[in-house]
Amino acid sequence: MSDAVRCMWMRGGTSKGAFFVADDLPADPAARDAFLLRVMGSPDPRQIDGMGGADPLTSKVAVVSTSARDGVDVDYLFLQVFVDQALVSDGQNCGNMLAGVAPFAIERGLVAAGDGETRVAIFMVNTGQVAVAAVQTRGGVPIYEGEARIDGVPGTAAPIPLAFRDTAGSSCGALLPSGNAVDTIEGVACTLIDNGMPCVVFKATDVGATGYEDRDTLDADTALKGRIEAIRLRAGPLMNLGDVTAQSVPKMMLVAPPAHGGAITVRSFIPHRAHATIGVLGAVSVATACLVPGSPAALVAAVPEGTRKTLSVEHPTGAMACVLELDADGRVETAALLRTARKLMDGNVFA
Ligand code: NQM
Repeated sequence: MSDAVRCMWMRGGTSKGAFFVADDLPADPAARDAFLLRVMGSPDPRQIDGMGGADPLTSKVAVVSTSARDGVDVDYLFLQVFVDQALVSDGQNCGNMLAGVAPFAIERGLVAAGDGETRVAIFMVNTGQVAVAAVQTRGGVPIYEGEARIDGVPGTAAPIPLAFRDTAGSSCGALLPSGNAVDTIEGVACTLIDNGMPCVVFKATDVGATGYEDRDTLDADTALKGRIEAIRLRAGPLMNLGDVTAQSVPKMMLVAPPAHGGAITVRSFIPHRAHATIGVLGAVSVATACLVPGSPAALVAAVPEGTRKTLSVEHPTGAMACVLELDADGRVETAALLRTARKLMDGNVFA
C-alpha cells in the first residue's frame, strides 16, 4: 500500500465519512485501524491533523467489497473512529452511513446499474444481516439530486429507501437480551433492547432531563452524562456486550411523550455525546421498544394501530419515520426508513 489510498467522502443520512473498497485498505486490522486514525486525525478533540469533523457523526468509515453470499451484492463493514481516543470500533453498525454504500458500490463498479432504480442487497458485516437499498440511477451512475427531505440535512436529495429484516438481537443475541421488558439500573427503569442497535431506553425524567433539550444543552450537562454513563456500564454485561467502557454501544435513549404529533420523543447519547438527530437502527430499536408492553417507551409513546405501523421518532432537529411490519405474533418483521446520501469528494487520502 502506498501512502495515497483511494477514497470517497460521502454524506450518508445525517452522518459523513470515508468510503473505501476493502482491497484498497491494509488487510491486517491493526494496520488498517492505525491508518484510519491517521486519516481522521484521531485522537484529538479537533481532529485538526486529519479529515474527521471533530464529531462522532463525521468520524465514520465504510469498507465495501463484492459479496460472495447468495443473493447479496456487497458486504459493508462499518468502523467508528473515536474522536479523542485512539480507538477504532467494529462493535456497532451504522444505518446512516449505510445510505451511502449502494451509490458508492455503483460508483466503484462493484454493482451494475441501469436506468431507473437499482436495488442493492448489502450484507452488514458488523451484525450479520442484509439490508436492501434502492438507488435512483441514470446511465449506470447514481443520481444524487432529488426531492427527498430528511430532518437534520438541509435541502433535498434523491431518496434512498432502506429496508431491514431480522435485525432483532443483531449484536446482543436477542431482542431483549436480559430476558426482561424492564430492568432497574441505578434506580432507573430501563428497557435493554437490540433491534439492529443495542440501546438502553428510559424516561428522560427519570434521569433529571425533560427529553426536549437541544444537543448543546445535553452535551454541556456533565452531571447528566455521568449518570447516564453509570447506567451504560452496568447495562453492557446485561446485554451480552461485556465491559463496554471502550465501546460505542449501547446507545443511551432518553424518551418522552411526542411533542409534534409523532410516536415518541428521543434524545440519544452515542454514547458520550448527544446525537444531533438519531441513528437509523437506533430509531428502529426505540420504535420497537414502544411496542414492548409496560416498557418506559410504551408508557410515553403514542403507537398507531395495525400490523403496518409508521412510528415517527422525534429527535432534536425533526423526526425519523420508521415503517414497521409486524408478524402474526406482533414481532417486528421488517423495518423501512428513508435516507439520502451525497458524494462529496473522490480521490486519494493520505496517512
Ligand atoms: O443507529 C450514530 C448515526 C449513528 C448510527 C450512532 C446509526 C444507526 O446516526 O443506525 O446510523 O448511534 O453512533 O450515524
